[in-house]
Amino acid sequence: MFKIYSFKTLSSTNDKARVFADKGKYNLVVVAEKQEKGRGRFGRKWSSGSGGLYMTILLKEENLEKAKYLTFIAAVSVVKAIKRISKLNGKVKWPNDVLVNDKKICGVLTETLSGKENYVRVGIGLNVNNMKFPKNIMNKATSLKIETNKIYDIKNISRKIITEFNNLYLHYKNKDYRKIIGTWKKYSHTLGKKIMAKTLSGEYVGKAIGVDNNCNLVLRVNNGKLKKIVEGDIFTV
Ligand code: BT5
Repeated sequence: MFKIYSFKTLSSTNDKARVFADKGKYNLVVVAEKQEKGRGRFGRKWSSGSGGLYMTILLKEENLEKAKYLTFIAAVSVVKAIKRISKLNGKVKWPNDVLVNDKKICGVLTETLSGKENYVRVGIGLNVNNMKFPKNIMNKATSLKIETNKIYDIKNISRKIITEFNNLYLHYKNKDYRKIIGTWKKYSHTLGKKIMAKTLSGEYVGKAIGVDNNCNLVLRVNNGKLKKIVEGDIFTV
């Protein structure tokens, strides 16, 4: 199991995890009650007021090629933990979100550190008892409290997420990637939907028909051809 290090305030749990990695420490979890500079992908902000769960799982990996699977594992672990705690049915949205009732309740930020040793930081932000969000995300974010009108023990949730993560991580270690994709598909909000993908190379509209063995999203675009989406954001259309 992972050792948990808890802090009141951090700039970002992913930053703190880097400090541990620099000391050669891993298989641990950094948790903070709030973050001053919580971040998302592409340098975006992650709203990190108190009431939320902010945690980073720090792992050592020989091979970073499959690190995207750790994002899937984290998102599925959150869905499973939420279900056990609140009965809510979360869904995973490609590539790194968990939605409840079509609103974002959790985001995952996986960052790698490569050098003599390679590390992966799997950052998880989950809105738990949060009631307020910045204006720009007010209509698209939700929390466990907003959905159920109950207050949750954040520590208990982090432990449940870690347990679920650990179970799936065993499959990762055994290179049983199919199992991970299979579980992710079971909770997918994305597959089967007509979506628009915004990527650095352009925008693509098509039906999300699957994910390949590198966690890329596969779209069937209008001319019937398949388009692989490696990174970006997707929107249902
Ligand atoms: C993510 O990025 O969703 C990854 C978020 C990861 C946060 C965790 S917290 C622990 C660890 N430490 C960190 O510093 N980060 C990780 P992305 O897919 O780029 O989505 C970012 C977008 O989500 C923002 O641009 C907003 O639109 C929206 N957003 C920001 N804060 C949110 C919140 N608390 N709840 C829901 N949506 C939010």
